[in-house]
Amino acid sequence: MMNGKRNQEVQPEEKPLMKGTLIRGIGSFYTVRDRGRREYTLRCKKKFRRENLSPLVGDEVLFSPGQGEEHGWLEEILPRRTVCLRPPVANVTRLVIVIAPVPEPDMLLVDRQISRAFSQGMDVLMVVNKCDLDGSLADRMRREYELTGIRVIAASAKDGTGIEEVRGALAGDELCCFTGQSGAGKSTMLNALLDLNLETGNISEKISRGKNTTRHTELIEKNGIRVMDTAGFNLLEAENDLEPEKLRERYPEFAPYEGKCRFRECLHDREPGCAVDEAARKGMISTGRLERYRALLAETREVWRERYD
Ligand SMILES: Nc1nc2c(ncn2[C@@H]2O[C@H](COP(=O)(O)OP(=O)(O)OP(=O)(O)O)[C@@H](O)[C@H]2O)c(=O)[nH]1
Ligand SMILES: [Mg+2]
Ligand SMILES: [Zn+2]
Repeated sequence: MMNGKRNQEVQPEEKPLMKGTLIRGIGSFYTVRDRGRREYTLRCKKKFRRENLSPLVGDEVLFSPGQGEEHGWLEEILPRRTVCLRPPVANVTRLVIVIAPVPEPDMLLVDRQISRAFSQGMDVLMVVNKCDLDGSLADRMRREYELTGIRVIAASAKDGTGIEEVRGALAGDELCCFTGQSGAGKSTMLNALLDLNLETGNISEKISRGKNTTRHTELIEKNGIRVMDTAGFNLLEAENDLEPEKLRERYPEFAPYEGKCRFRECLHDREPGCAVDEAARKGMISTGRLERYRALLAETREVWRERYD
């Protein structure tokens, strides 16, 4: 042990940095939690702006804590396992897509999120909430996503259906992230799952849409579960660095047919002799998924063309 006098001579910047997880960011203030569950308020060092680096909820960071009431400094972001821009989160390993009969789900938006999650090796879970209103949506989703490896859980935050099952699916060594349209019931579901008090909002009667109640991402750690509540959104921009030929690789249900189309470079976009198209016509794979794949493919090609023309 060093003696007390020697310790006092150590300058703050020479102190070893602490390590923690970013659990919230509001304005230019970030909250980081260390392994002992202590929370620290931090601001970014100037180099973050210079290097165009934005800390994200879920980031593992190095920081120097502030003294007393003073905020500390976020010094470094450790390498990320995964990164999403919408919702803006890092290191998520299991994306939990929440949909409900109301507001009516936008399945193209859902498939966009799945495509991005799969491209990063994330695991995807679909929770069909509000089963108390209509139980048929979950059955439909099960059929549509059967061959994707995505587990579909029918649930109701209101009457408790499926809550235990969702809880089981979140447990383990995963960093989970709830995402989905505003009003689908993400915060209500998390309240039911983990006995929390997150703010929830009504669905607008007139337009059957959520009211964007959750404004900021929050990483919750409770009962061995690590999960983020995020703000709902209704729009996801096209990816601008995706090669059109790569999109099909994000569809696990196409895999058994790859290489079996008439043309070797077949993109499964109505080319003659397409094995994927035939499988859909025979009811072996979901036509809805294939149609939406084609919509995303058209968009991907458009973006790619604009980029290279
Ligand atoms: N009937 C029914 N209503 C539910 C259920 N779960 C949530 N709701 C209602 O749906 C509305 C929206 O719930 P929120 O939890 O705020 O939705 P959210 O997905 O967090 O929305 P944002 O934070 O805006 O993204 C509220 O009025 C909830 O009471 C459910 O299982 N059944
Ligand atoms: Mg919410
Ligand atoms: Zn094909």
